Amino acid sequence: FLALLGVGLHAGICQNASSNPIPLVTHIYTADPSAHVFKGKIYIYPSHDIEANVPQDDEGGHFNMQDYHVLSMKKIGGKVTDHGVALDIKDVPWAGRQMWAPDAAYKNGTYFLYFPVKDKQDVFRIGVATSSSPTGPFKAQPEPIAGSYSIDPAVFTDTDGNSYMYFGGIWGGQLQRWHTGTYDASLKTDLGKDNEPALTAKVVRMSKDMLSFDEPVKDVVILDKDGKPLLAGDHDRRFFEGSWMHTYNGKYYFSYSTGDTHFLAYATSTSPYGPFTYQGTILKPVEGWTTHHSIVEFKGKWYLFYHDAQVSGKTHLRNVKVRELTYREDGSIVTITP
Ligand code: FUB
Repeated sequence: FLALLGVGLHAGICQNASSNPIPLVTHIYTADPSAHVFKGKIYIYPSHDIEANVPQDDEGGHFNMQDYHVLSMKKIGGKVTDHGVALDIKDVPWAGRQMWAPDAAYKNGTYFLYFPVKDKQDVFRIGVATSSSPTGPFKAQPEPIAGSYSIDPAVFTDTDGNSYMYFGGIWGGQLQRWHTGTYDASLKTDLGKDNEPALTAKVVRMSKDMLSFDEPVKDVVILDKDGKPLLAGDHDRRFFEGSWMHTYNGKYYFSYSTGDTHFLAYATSTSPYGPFTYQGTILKPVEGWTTHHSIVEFKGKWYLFYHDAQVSGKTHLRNVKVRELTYREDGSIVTITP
């Protein structure tokens, strides 16, 4: 009864992270998994997909999500617990529609949930909500983060204690509409300039209290092996959406979705700000249009959390999965074929 109300606990079993994973949970649809290890346990902050009967379009109108749930597991392959509704759109005073891919962070006893949602003018902004528990419930700040726009926040905390937000997504994520610094609603897809540098994800250091941006937003530039920025027409390699940052052997790994070519790709740097050099593909296209992931180390192994639409066959009704990620000795990531 509590699970039907969406307020209680629901457990599933996650099997086999190595070859042919099954969904972590199937009682709800989940996507865009941001995984973190807090106090020795894995917490996953996904989108909560629903059938809202909104027709599919290039702006992602069919992704009309209303709330977030948090999943947790003590070990890979173990029981997965759904902790119920962690934040509902009705409790975000400035929100209009579409709760898209969230992320979370922890600092000084507080857990932070970062989430993109369209405001009442239908412009994506990024909000932040806080809780004393990793599973919520989270209380939203009364306004979106000042200076935020577009989608897919990913918050990374470096070894020196500084935290950075990576964000942005083109087309439905509206990043192209901000390319001059002010919002231009007429830009529906990309800028149509294939031989110019691609639109970039954004990065910004967070304030000490994790509630605001601490500096002007910067570009996440991705270069090819010759040191030239990837071009807008290079759809197999250029950034589209779904930023993630992790470090491995002292290097910064920026990973992302290439959107309309459906790859998860990565690029590396010696600085969290980049510039990053394109390295290759992490995951080949999954079933469904979108692909979105996170990468986390747990008990000495590395894992890729991702989603696909294999169960429903519908691109907006997705399921979160996990599988092991491996590196070669030179630090390159072995490409996974789903
Ligand atoms: O879940 C809605 C959107 O789909 C996300 O924000 C994108 O990254 C894509 O996965």
